[in-house]
Amino acid sequence: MHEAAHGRAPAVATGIKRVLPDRVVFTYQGDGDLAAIGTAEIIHAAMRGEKFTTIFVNNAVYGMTGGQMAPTTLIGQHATTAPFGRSIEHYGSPLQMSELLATIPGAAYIERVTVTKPAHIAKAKRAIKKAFEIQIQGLGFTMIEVLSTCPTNWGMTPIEALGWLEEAMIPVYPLGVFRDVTKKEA
Ligand SMILES: Cc1ncc(C[n+]2csc(CCOP(=O)(O)OP(=O)(O)O)c2C)c(N)n1
Ligand SMILES: [Mg+2]
Repeated sequence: MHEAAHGRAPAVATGIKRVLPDRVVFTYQGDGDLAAIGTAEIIHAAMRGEKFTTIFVNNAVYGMTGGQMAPTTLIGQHATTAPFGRSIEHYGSPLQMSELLATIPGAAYIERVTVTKPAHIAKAKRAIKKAFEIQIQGLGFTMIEVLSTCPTNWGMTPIEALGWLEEAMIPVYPLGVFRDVTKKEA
């Protein structure tokens, strides 16, 4: 296990996978990490077709640092740095990283899942397994985006947060497979 500077996990994973190509390598990145400070890193790792897997945990906020707005924050969602709610006029629209990365030829598998109920958790498990299998086949970059709650910074109970994720987040971040080169080749 290696720790990387915020946003730089793709660069560290690139080095590890290139030096140790027989290892299954994965990164774990939040949305502030992957969709803000590390946006260039992840786009170029996908473009290079780096053969590691990214687990992208999207909770629509900078959680660890206390709830600042992230590029993934929803329109109208309140954050410490968007106290009146995110507006398109001031902050732009939520950044859909799975859709974006799915346009890149070096990306082999991109799927968005969530973990709000057992059926979703089982699906998330299958998605991560599939990404690892595609990594082992050496087909390119793989990423599983996991929509996650952040009750503390959303100002909700854990149960309320599960409901908000399903009602507000999934319409903006639909679940599903956005790129699968194994299907295209078939
Ligand atoms: C280079 C660098 N810049 C800023 C920080 C401060 N920092 C730590 S965690 C974090 C944001 C985390 O947000 P996210 O990636 O969405 O993860 P979450 O906590 O929501 O899971 C920031 C800005 C840092 N640790 N290193
Ligand atoms: Mg986050």
